[in-house]
Amino acid sequence: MRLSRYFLPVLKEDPADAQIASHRLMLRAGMIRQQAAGIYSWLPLGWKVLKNIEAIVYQEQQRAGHIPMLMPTIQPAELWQESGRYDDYGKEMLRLSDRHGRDMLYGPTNEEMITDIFRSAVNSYRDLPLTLYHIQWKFRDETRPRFGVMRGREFYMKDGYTFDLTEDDAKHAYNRHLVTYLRTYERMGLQAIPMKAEGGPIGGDYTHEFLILADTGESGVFYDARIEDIRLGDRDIVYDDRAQCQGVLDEFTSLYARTDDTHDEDVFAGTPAEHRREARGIEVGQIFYFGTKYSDAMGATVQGPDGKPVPVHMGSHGIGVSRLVGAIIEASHDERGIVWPEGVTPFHAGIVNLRQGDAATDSACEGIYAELTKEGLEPLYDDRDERAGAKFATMDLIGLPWRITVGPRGVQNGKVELTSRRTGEAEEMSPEQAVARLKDIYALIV
Ligand code: 5CA
Repeated sequence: MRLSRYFLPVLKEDPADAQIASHRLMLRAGMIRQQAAGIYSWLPLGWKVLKNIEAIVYQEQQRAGHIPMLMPTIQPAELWQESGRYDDYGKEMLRLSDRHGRDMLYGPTNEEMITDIFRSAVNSYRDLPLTLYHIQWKFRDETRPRFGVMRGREFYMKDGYTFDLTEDDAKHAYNRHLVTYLRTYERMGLQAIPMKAEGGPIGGDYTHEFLILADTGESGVFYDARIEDIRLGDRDIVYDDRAQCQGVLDEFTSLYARTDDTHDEDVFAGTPAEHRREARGIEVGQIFYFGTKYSDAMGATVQGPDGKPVPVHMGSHGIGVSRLVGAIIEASHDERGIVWPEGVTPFHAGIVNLRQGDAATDSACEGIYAELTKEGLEPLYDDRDERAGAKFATMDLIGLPWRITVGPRGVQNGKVELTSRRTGEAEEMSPEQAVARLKDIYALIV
């Protein structure tokens, strides 16, 4: 993409109403525009990051064999009356009526709808286990929408639903989701710690939230610092291997880690004092096992091995896809702007032309642009007739992890500069070497 033809409405000044770094930087970098409280347009740069995060979520669900689909945003009230949540959900639910006066709602989550789909089509235990998920917009009329996309009213969520014959099977589905989520967050450059949490309006008392430690987080957390040393990494996971998935859950949940909803001072006292931490965190996902809560209420049964109908054991598993855009920025920025991890960056590298209009410099930039594109990488070429300082400031603000700087003097000597946004380190090399280096860097990003 050439910057002269792109739509990147960056702001020079800090917006007055943004209290935290990610909100401020998303507005300044032209990623989002607020349309109403907690409701945003995703401008081109923001949309690209959102889609990159969605792609990682999708790939990790594929790896585990979970099945993607798409349910609508608007739902009929009847399903929620069946489960009893139509009244329970209260003012957080956006209620609508259509031209025939039928009660509808903008879905805050999809347990009822997926249970309805399940009961209409699945009759036998032989069709289990089943994991269906979608990535769709949700609406919750939050009392205090704030911090930009972190606590929106409209937000983008991955929500997956598991159907199993027994509690044991459902617990395996739960463990499997925990593993997929750990991988998903690590690929985004994040460390998300699973913490014992509360079921809230979704239900059940067997649930973990995934939290990223950040001073600006909305949740209070208590944990054993040794958990910060554990990584899933690139170990081979066989998602059908129950013992292996259980082992990962045990490894990640045996040290104390709880949100303030479930925190217990007496239990915490069992952690050596030097490892005890109290901090704040951003909740980027939650997994739930709630047994037969919805299948009982909505009559979702299958014929068991003995021919008798049994209610299915269910769980639901969510990732805050749009919230993650903000959470990644909270975890990765500096005073000049965003620093994207390679796994989610909107463009792989920026090309900065220091003397636009100089034939040799222009042609070197065009050459690098063509070569990167040929390698399957997507560069953002700043081809505007601007001062070098302004071009650098824009690149720093939007946070592309790598910048190739091309100037007339370097070009004469066959050299360009490759700069890391994270460390600021710059290295002179030939254009071919710069392209090869970027190719190698991105080849390592699974
Ligand atoms: N049905 C279950 C699991 S799919 C569910 O809705 N879980 S949830 O309520 O915990 O939401 C899943 C994730 O969505 C949360 O962990 C959080 O990361 C994200 N989320 C929830 N509310 C908001 C919001 N108002 N703005 C942005 N993201 C949100």
